[in-house]
Amino acid sequence: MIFGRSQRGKPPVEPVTLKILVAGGFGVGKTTLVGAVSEIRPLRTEELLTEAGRPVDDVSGVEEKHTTTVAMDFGRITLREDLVLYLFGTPGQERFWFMWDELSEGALGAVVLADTRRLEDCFAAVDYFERRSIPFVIGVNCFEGAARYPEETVRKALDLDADVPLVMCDARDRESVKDVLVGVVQHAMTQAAERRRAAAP
Ligand SMILES: Nc1nc2c(ncn2[C@@H]2O[C@H](COP(=O)(O)OP(=O)(O)O)[C@@H](O)[C@H]2O)c(=O)[nH]1
Ligand SMILES: [Mg+2]
Repeated sequence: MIFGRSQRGKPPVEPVTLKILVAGGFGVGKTTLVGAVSEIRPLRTEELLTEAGRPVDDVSGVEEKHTTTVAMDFGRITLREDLVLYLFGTPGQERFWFMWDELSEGALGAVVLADTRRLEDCFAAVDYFERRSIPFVIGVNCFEGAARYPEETVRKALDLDADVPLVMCDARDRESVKDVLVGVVQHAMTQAAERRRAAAP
């Protein structure tokens, strides 16, 4: 007896796994974001900020911050049964920039977290992804007490291309972070489709 394709039992789903980077300045909420959504205990390499690091690590505005991520944050989230994201938080401080090229290997896209009180802290990350054509989404982490700016103002200040999505978010909130991550996947897929179209004869 021969079964038609439509009658065949559904094969077990083997999820697609995608790698997403989480970047942005020091103290912007990267570790918080990964921790808020990860299904596995996030792997963190937090170190106490040492006195030696103090002149280098600018903690103004985040004075309550006593630890810093020296290597990276790592987490996992299942968006759908067939789609799993692995999150890699990039180290915020410039002296760890050498790790970015390794981390971005094979990444689908990135979230650049921004704090409107220190917007310039994410310029370097925006430059990095633009230069390498890695699709990214800006997540404006809305800290309480920080002034809220219209999206257009933030876009202008960051000199974003019109197609780069910008999402207001709360890095502590699972649903909010999920929206940002879905935004990255969708944006990356749109860009890939456009590139394919452009490359087609
Ligand atoms: N109020 C508020 N605090 C936040 C938010 N996100 C992060 N924080 C706090 O800001 C500090 C820096 O966050 P962290 O995730 O360590 O920043 P990272 O250096 O980018 O990894 C921590 O004390 C967090 O608890 C947020 O959305 N709102
Ligand atoms: Mg961190």
